[in-house]
Amino acid sequence: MAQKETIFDGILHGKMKDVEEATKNALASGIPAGELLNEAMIPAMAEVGRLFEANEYYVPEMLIAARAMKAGLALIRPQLVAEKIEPLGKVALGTVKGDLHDIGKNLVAIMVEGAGFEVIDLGVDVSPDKFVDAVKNKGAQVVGLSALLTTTMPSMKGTVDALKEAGVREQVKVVIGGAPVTQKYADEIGADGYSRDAAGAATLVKKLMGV
Ligand code: B1M
Repeated sequence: MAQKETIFDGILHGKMKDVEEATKNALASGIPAGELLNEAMIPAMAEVGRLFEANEYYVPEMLIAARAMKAGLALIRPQLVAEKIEPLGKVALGTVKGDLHDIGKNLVAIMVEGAGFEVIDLGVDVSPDKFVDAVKNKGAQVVGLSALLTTTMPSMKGTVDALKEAGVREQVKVVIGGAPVTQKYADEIGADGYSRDAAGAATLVKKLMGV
């Protein structure tokens, strides 16, 4: 399908306008948003990662690819989010301290929102204290932590520990994810759950909330 190829190539080469145009055309021709995400956008970012690892791409190429990906995501977002009137609960999401990667976290936000929850998006580089604040003062019943760097994973444990120290660990569920994260790591740090992808994160949140 030509549009999916254009989206894939557009993200790979950071051509934001091409991605926007092809995404609009694809949606208009009836291609489901999920198909564009799973068959063009996510594979393109995986290829960007491969090229970075092979020293063929550097940070500037990753940045423009991410910008193009975000432009495409913004267009498919309305279709990915189903309309829900009463939120099923409150979920605070953030990329942990020291980590600036937000594409995966944003996808998790879309899917969790789509599953009917209110999402408090704390952004990137989120300190353990901010997650604690979301539980204590904003009523978050679930906190979702994303990490893309092996060097920032310890901040997930730091967040679980901070929730314990603040005396709120028992009133909140902790869900973690991100490319280097595993179920084993989730068990080690005492998180309530791990998901390898955004759709799985939404299912997990529903399960933990008893929905
Ligand atoms: Co960075 N980067 N990056 N980067 N980057 C990676 C992560 C890397 C694997 C590339 C590589 O070497 N192959 C590598 C990490 C190596 C490691 O630690 N193991 C890396 C590096 C080294 C770095 C820098 C250190 C580079 C440098 O400066 N020398 C630097 C760090 C900056 C920082 O954070 N402090 C850096 C910077 C950047 C950019 C800013 C340029 C840009 C990010 C832009 C942005 O996000 N706004 C960037 C990008 C784009 C990437 C890659 C290419 C793509 C990440 C991405 O968006 N993937 C990435 C390579 C790769 O992942 N293959 C790479 C698409 C996204 C949909 O997938 O985020 O995995 P992902 O999310 C998935 C799942 O993981 C899961 O669901 C999502 C989809 O279903 N998931 C969750 C994510 N969070 C979840 C939470 C959950 C549940 C599931 O529950 C709460």
